[in-house]
Amino acid sequence: MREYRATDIRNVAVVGHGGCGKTTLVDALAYVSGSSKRHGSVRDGTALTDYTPEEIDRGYSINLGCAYAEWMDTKINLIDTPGYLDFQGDAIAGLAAADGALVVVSATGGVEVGTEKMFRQALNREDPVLFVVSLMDKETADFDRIYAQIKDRLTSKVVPVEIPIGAGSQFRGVINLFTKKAYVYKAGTKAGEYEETDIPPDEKETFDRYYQELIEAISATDDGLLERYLDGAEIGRDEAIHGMKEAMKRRELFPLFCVSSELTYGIPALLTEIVQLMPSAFEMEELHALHGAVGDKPVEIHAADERSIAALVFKTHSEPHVGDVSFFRILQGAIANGAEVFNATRDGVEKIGHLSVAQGRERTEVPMLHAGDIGCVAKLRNTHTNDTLSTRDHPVRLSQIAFPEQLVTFAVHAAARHDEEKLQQGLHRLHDEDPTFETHYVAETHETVISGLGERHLEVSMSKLKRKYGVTAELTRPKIAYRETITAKAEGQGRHKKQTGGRGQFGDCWVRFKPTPRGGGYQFVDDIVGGSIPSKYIPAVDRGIQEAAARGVLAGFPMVDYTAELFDGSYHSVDSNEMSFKMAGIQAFKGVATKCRPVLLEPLDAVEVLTPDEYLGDVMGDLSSRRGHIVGTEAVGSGLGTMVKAVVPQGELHLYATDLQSMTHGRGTYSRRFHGYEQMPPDAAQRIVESAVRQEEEVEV
Ligand SMILES: Nc1nc2c(ncn2[C@@H]2O[C@H](COP(=O)(O)OP(=O)(O)OP(=O)(O)O)[C@@H](O)[C@H]2O)c(=O)[nH]1
Ligand SMILES: [Mg+2]
Repeated sequence: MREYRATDIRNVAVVGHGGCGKTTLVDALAYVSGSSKRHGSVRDGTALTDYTPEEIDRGYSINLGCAYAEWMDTKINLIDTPGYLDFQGDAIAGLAAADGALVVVSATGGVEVGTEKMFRQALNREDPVLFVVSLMDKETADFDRIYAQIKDRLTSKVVPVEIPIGAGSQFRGVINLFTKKAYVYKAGTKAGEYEETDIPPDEKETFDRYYQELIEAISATDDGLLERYLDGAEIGRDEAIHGMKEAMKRRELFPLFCVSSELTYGIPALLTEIVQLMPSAFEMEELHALHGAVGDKPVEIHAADERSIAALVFKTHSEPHVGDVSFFRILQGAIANGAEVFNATRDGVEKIGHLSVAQGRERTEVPMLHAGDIGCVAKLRNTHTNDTLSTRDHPVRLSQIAFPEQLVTFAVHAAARHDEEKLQQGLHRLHDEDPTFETHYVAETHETVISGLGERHLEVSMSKLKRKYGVTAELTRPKIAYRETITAKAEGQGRHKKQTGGRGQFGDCWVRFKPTPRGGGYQFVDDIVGGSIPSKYIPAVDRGIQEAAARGVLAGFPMVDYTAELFDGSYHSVDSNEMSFKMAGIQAFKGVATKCRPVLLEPLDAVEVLTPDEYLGDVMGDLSSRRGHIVGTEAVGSGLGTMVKAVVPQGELHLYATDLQSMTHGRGTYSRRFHGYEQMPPDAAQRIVESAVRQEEEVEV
């Protein structure tokens, strides 16, 4: 492969709703350009960027995939991203690595939740966006309807640059409004062969209408053009393309194209338009003035070869026998094969052995990659997603990709007991590869939990765990860390006496328990006067109380927020020892705590739900049925809906993400933070106590 410099590189993330045809499109673009030798298909499991066993089995993308198409002396780096929101971490990473987005909209499905989310992500990044209507050969394909939907639901600034000739089984090609030519594709050929013709007479009227619209839209974004347009001057092709490109950079226009990736109709035209309209890696640098940081000092980053290296690792893919492959975007400087780089994020040196570019699964070694390009390298020692590679002389840290927060949590156990250690290792490896997958041990419930963006995300993660690390895991509903506390004062005795053969055991204490405010924890007060218990045994009483308190008195949960005052007792000069007083403390706890009207405390989360207004009633009703307490609602504006703030018991929130999705047709989002503990209502508490008792009985049986 020849070497490409920033001005000859386009970095494009292909995003959109699940199943809209992104992977098929990327495959077609790489194939038609000649850069990929085979026309793959998602259905056969041969698509260029869906190559992991998990993706092939399921027929959808899970990981972002890198490919490229060399076209018109330009290298188009294509990042195929997953459409399902469970895997949106990789879509966000893909956008971060690119300079522009190609938002794919299915000609049958139209604008869906994923389309909207990804379009907004791209806008937030200030990326230029090019829309592509895909699946034009499908029976119910309707270009005009999709165009109207985009205009209505996403942006009024969308304008077609290409219009289809026919649709469904009659889809034959496209008319390009810039060139004013028709491109009629040859049926049965698979590499985008076409015939360039004049506009067919039947299409003339449609062409005129769309052409008028395009030229008006472009002129409206530029005063000079507008003046000439209003004077009746002809706006030339190059002028129109230039005007469109500049307007795209300012996000004042979004061009619309149409293709059938499966038939490769419209693919060559799209390649050309990506080269012509998408800003080069060099141009984008002016827009995305990315700042790195040496310590706290901001530095400017430019896509120039002669400057020192700054590259962001946006994806780590790990496979058994291959190790970790790190994908990076070079934002500044050039990287030579074999170079030594510095990971400022982790303060370590790495050697770039086998510098490569990826075409799907295949990696080709290259001698050098220039500023603005995307590459990959295997087997770095300690480099992870979101790290910056630079040099020791000019260490920089680029701003990191903001991955979405976890929404769904399960407890995880190894199916085979002896796999427990392997499970832990595997889970941590999964996290290294996927920042949206988290795992940690919860001491209070004695469980390892995993969290991710949805049930599908965790299910796929467990398949990876099995395939890559050989561990079968079982997921269960995570235990809730209930606690117990007391609501009344009481006092009583704890007495331990045993006479066995020789020396006996004797400890005797009197304690008083009092509730303290929420969050007060546990306090021990020594009120012994006159040496009724020798001071050396007093800590043993405290330990005994704490040991017993860890298992509570109602349902086995730790007792918190109370004071224990030790105010009297007695001892025996021969038989007393620390163990006896600890036992006395345990007895005292059990006797007294039960008299203090113990109750269950439950953990609550502060939840913020953002929902379109049409589902607001359902969302609020549902939160109430989860015993949630609505704190307030707030209109978010710009048509994004309403933010509902509520405090909801954790025990009622399991799989809330899934329920919210179905309630709002995927459009609602939420976040949660631990809020605190509160006393549980008696009927709910009763159910927890009963199930704890049942479990206890099962264990005994
Ligand atoms: N008829 C027809 N089918 C297509 C076309 N493009 C894609 N498909 C089919 O549509 C389905 C989804 O295509 P994908 O390319 O996997 O869609 P995707 O957007 O990558 O899906 P996710 O990765 O799940 O987001 C597959 O069965 C494809 O074979 C097309 O141009 N014509
Ligand atoms: Mg895909």
